[in-house]
Amino acid sequence: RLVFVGALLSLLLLVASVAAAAPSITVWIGGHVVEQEKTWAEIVRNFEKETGIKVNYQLIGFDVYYDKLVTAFTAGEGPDVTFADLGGWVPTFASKGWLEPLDAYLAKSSVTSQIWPNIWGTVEYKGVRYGLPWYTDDRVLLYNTRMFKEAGLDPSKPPQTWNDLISYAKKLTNPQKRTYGYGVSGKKSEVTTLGYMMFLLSNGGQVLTPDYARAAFNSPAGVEALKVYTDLYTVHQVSPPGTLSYGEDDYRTMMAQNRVAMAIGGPWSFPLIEMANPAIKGNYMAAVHPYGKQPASVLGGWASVISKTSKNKDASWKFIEYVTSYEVWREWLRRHGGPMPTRQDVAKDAPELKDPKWRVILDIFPKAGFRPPIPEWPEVSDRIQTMVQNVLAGKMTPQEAANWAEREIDSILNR
Ligand code: T6T
Repeated sequence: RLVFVGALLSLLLLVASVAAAAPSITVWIGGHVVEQEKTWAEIVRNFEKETGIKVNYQLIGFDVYYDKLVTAFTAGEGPDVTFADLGGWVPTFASKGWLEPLDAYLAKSSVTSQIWPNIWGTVEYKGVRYGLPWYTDDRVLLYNTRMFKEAGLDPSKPPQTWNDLISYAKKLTNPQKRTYGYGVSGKKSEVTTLGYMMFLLSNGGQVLTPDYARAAFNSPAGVEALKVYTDLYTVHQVSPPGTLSYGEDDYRTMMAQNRVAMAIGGPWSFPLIEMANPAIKGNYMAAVHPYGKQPASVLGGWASVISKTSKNKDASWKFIEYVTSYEVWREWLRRHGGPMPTRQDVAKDAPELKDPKWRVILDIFPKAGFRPPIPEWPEVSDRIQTMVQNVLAGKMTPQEAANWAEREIDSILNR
């Protein structure tokens, strides 16, 4: 019997040591890259083979991702590794104590010095870094060159100012044929905030004061930007019926089908528009978004973060470092041609980024403004979306809506 117990004990020890040597981690991936399912499966498989670490991963669409994460973290059941939007999620989560500080890992890693320096601010909270940026982007005008030609417009001369935008969009709109000149993002989503911000920043306005203590958009520049943005739908009618429930992603698909000629997009759009309709390849272009006073853009992207309660932080870091490695990014671009890597070495080397569309993205990148990296950003953004919707729905004038949103946002910031 003793021999049997001994054998059983050593078997148990063996199982335990194998389990200890092979930790497993849960990973939630969000953002537009979740569409590239096959590539994720391969990345995970290769990582598991190289490290022996088991990865249980889920790909989650943008529209439901934030709420799902908040619910999981609130219940203390967040995944080990999460992708977090560079639009304010990292400081929001860090302020609640949900994230592991990454400074110690970053100090030892060769990836750190490769990240574009202007992105770090989006993953910091109170001077501590909680995220490793994975992809980044800025927003530009995407346009369908075939629709331009059919409307008698020269595709090599995209609209530059708001006046150009309105006159081009009118020429490109034909309600009988259900084709529209410009897609205004109006759904209750971050992309509506981003759409408004593109107009606001290009008119010399700001969302908040520089110390993030008060709203700053209720200025002549901000109200004019709101009016021009919403007039495209309410007055000029160059954005399709249903604008209140559409966002950039819907317009990208409509552009692929030659139904919407212009909309906001960015480097993540290139693989996706071509997936929606391969025939669009060569029939769309990117340009600096038409502006009020000056060319402008808004920075975006995603970082990977580690949950404070993770039991496998080192394995989680290994995964994050792996997906942000030169080789994984190089391969990603070879296959998909976008989005924009946060690594400067890959961006410099990748032939895919020499394309003229990419020149537009890279040229405007240093000028792209942040969304304020503050814990209150998701709530602030929520009120901006309601402000835009109230004007689009004809419930308020731009000035009334800006007054309302200013009051709401000031009280959020001064709670
Ligand atoms: O730019 C990112 C993100 O920062 C934004 O909030 C929504 O759009 C993107 O996901 C585009 O990839």
